[in-house]
Amino acid sequence: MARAITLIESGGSEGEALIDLLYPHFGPARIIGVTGPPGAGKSTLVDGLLTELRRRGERVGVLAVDPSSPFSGGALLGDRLRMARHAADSGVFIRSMATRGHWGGLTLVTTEAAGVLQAAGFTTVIIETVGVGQSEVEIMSAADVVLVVLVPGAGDDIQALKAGIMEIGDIYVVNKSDLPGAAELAAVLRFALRGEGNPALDESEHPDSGHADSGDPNTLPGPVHAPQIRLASALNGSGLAELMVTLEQTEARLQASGELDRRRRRRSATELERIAQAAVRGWLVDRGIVPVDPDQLLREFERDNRGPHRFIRERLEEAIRNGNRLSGGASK
Ligand SMILES: Nc1nc2c(ncn2[C@@H]2O[C@H](COP(=O)(O)OP(=O)(O)OP(=O)(O)O)[C@@H](O)[C@H]2O)c(=O)[nH]1
Ligand SMILES: [Mg+2]
Repeated sequence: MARAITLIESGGSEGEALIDLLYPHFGPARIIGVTGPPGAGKSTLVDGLLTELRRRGERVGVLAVDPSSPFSGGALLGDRLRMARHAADSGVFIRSMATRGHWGGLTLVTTEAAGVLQAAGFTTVIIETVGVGQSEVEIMSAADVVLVVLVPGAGDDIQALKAGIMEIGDIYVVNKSDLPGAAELAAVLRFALRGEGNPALDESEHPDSGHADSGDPNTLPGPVHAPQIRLASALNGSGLAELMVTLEQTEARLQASGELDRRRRRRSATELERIAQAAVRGWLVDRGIVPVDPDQLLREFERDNRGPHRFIRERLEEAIRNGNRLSGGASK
């Protein structure tokens, strides 16, 4: 499996052939996205969720995605350490992912790696990534349901708003709730995300803050897709069982409303778009029309000093004119 994912990561024709071969076996695993600021406790939380999911008999694949690093490993070593107690479990597969040279981008690679895990019989795939920028947030479009992990103090609520992760969460986890300020952050989130209460009030005004709603998902308060807010302490495991219940209720709701289906179809459409773009670019690179290094393309564009559309269109026309002469003559 690790070798299959490496093939897909490196973006060559072997990886593509593998995807096509496995495609009929993709799905129907659930894909859970976990994002949040650096050090919020995402990996520790995933480790705790692994325990809950294994208890339910799920086979779980974890993809720890680092958009900032061109190579996997290194900084992501910490992820494996945090989940070390599951390392010997054959029902758990943990893998770090990075951009490498794939033109389709990390979101496509992540989606395809999740597909490989599904084809291998994993029933749940967890994607962990640091939510600090647009590309990181975008990776969450590979997930069915998104958990945003925040921590009290240090103005994390403001950071999250800036990074755009306030729009993508289905469930907001206030982690490290063993530290001061957790109830306050939960109140701010309830106000910002659900329009409930006033964060300026004392936390005692919100006696239910952070506790899982119980019972039928259809009787939960708030609009259908109002994000849920839960307190947890991944380090000591408190709140994780309740979080698991919230997760299952949220998934059931997304499914019942048709939103899950919409998300998956949107993901497929984006995937096709990316494959088309990557295929055209690969075709141009193979023919020496476009350099493999995007910076080199930029330098040539700057020398050209005309409009970008014209710059690219002329190259395409050149490629089509010379199509026969250049075909097969890869000149990277
Ligand atoms: N006090 C407290 N510390 C926690 C909790 N959860 C995680 N930590 C600690 O926070 C630190 C970061 O935890 P990680 O799980 O690596 O956080 P992360 O979000 O995966 O970090 P990156 O992947 O590097 O962004 C570690 O030292 C954890 O032990 C918690 O609930 N309470
Ligand atoms: Mg981590």
